[in-house]
Amino acid sequence: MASESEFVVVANRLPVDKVAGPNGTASWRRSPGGLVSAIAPVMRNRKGVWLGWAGVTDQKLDPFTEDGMDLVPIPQSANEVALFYEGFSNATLWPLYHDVIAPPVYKRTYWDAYVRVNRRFAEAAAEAAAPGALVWVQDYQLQLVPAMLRALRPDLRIGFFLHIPFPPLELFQQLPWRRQIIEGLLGADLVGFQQPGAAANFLRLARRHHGVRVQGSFAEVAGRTVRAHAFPISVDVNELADLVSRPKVWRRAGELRNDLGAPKIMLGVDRLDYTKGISQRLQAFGELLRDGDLKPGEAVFVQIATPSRERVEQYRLLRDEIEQQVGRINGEYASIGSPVIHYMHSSYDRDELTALYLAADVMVVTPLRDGMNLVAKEYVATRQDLHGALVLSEFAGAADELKQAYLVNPYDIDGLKLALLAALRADPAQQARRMRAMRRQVTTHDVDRWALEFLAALEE
Ligand code: ADQ
Repeated sequence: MASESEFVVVANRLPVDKVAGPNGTASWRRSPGGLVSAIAPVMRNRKGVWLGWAGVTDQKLDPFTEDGMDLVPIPQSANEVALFYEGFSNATLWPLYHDVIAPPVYKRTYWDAYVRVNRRFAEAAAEAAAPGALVWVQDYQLQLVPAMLRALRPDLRIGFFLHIPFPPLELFQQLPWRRQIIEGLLGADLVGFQQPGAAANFLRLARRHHGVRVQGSFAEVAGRTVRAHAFPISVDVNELADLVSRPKVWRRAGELRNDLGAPKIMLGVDRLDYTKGISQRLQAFGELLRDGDLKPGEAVFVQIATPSRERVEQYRLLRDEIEQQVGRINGEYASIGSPVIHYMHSSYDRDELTALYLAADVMVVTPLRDGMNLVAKEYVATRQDLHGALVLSEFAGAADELKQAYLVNPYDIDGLKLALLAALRADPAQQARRMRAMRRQVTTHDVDRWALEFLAALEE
């Protein structure tokens, strides 16, 4: 399998997780998260190979095929996971790239591990790719791979896509290793971002710190041309349409409505992350109850928050904070058997998630900063019935496209309260008008189109 692939995806994680079964057996399950939902369909169509970490430390695993995809596990030690993944990726880059909502941690040991692991990925990609192959590197954990790979294999077409925001120069300059990161990215032929502003930030930095000549969306680097451009990611509209066509999913949505027992259901679905604005939306909901604008029993809030990155300090603090907040609001306004907030940690399968979307009257997506936010687009894609309203943060990339959502600044709690009420009280005709316009956008710009446009630009 290795060394002859015309199409190679390089991502920090493989698209599957190892799950332990009874009697010590192990199997693989598709892992949750935006990246996998987006790229799995493209991988299958192109018969590519996917390089990534399998989620188990200190084990060298052989390449294998799962779910129709050829997968090559890249090993990581427990120490590397702590320094490269939890450290540089998620305690340094993630907060720096998300408006420093949490303070980034700058540690040289984190950086050293980042370089080491990026090099391992680059070497594995160099080995897996056929002559002249297309290599598509994913996301902030692997920003050094394009230049490292180019040095090893100048024959390849190398694309890079950043799933998270790219910060303005004023913030990026904090990074002690800013020069190396920009040089790493400039190793690609095409650098893709979620929003045009991010591509502009990158080009501005390349010009300022690297003396690179920039014309429009092109940078000239050592006789090569690097293009930086926005390719807003989207969802698998066909998969979601298929889920919505299943009577079982509608039955489940009916059961959920029944069990929740309130006339109106508000829904939040997020990884438990400080960028997602979960606390802000719960505060707004709590204040609506406090002010009497909402009566307990009139609406319930269902918040699904899948724990993530639990060994990073900020995430532990956040979890405590949200749990206290839920407890406080329920303590104040719930009655026996009728909480006002239903707070769940589990990861749900696609059927159950779709049933939740179909049960929800108002989908609440309020990140303080988000590259795109697929949940907002998934909600729109499932509402073929044109019911339901989307409250969406201006600071999610998705707001560029979903202009008919109830757009909010999540830092403005009063504004958020007004938007929640407006969405709850909108008449069906108005809801349908907004939903129809948003659906037109999402159904004509699905994840296939995203991938095809990126790959066509890379092949140009
Ligand atoms: P994420 O930060 O993970 O993605 P998002 O875009 O919302 O955020 O994607 C989350 C995905 O996970 C969605 O497909 C959602 O359905 C799924 N999911 C969330 N909670 C779940 C649960 N409890 N059970 C099952 N599935 C769940 C990053 C960037 C985003 C960008 C994506 C893709 O931060 O800005 O949109 O990558 O580029």
